[in-house]
Amino acid sequence: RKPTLALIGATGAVGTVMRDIISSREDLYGEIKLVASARSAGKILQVRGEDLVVQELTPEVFDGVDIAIFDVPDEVSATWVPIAAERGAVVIDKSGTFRMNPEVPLVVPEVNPEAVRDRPLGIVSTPNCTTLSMMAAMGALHEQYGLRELVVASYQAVSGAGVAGSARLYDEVEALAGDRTIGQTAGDVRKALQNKLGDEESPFPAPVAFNVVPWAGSLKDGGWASEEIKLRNESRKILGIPDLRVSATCVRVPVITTHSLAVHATFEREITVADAHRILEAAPTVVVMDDPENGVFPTPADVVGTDPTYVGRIRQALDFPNALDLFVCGDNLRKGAALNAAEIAELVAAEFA
Ligand code: 2RA
Repeated sequence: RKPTLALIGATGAVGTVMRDIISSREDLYGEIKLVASARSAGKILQVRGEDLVVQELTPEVFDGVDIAIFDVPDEVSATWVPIAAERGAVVIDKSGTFRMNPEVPLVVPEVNPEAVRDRPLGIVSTPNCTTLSMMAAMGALHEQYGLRELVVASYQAVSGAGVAGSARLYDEVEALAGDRTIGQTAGDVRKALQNKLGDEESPFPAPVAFNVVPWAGSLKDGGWASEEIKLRNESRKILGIPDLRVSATCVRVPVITTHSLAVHATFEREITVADAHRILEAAPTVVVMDDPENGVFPTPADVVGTDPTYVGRIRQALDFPNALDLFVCGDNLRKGAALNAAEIAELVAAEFA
């Protein structure tokens, strides 16, 4: 039979992409329920070309639901994921709440699809978008050359902070546009934004237009940002390398959607650029764009709205043995969020066939 699917958080930035992805991939589901907070309940949204009324998040909404995909804040998942699982749904959770729980698999279908079946709590987690942006590529390289270390700098899009993140960048750009003196004096961007936008709240701790902000997430021990810690812990769990050495600096940049990562990766064995090309070109969901002589490399503006992981600028590290440097781009709302969850749901749906 075809399983019943519920999308929780159907009205958010990821929820919107999720409806689009579910509508465009093979139709594996019977009924689909759209679920959101009381504030959004009653709205009419489309999925698979049908108008559906958004239902309020209540325990009863999970009755008869086989698969529930949650894209809601951590604290909402903490409360509601166990309720959905208790009522019999297999939950695919996008929040950070359960990712590091040893009884919850953390799945990237290209890397560890078998882990989806080992879910004693009925919960499967999907990784943070920053981790996901590189996982298909790093998983493929790891499989053949054995990954030992990752040193990563991220260039994260504002939609990682949800609809409010994108709205803020659009507002800031509009507020600053046309002033050709801006960005030349310390603090002038901040001042201009204060004048034009007043106390409008920003999800970012500094102006993001005409700027880069070396901060993403919340403060963790030792001055690390939560995004940096997630990248380390999640990479270890997905790749199954508990002692993988990882160090990351996460940076927000004035891009609406698509995260980019500069990755310095060290392997157990010598690996050449040609080896990396061969492996990545064979990986079904990876696209290699690597011809710098002709200006070919991935940029967020060129790949946004598409599904693959794009890799370019592949270089042999000059001073580090067995190491490559490369640049990766991935749409943080698609593979980074909705698509990975949809792919996990497809693995679970196959169990109903
Ligand atoms: C961000 N990775 O980009 C986060 C979203 N989960 O802010």
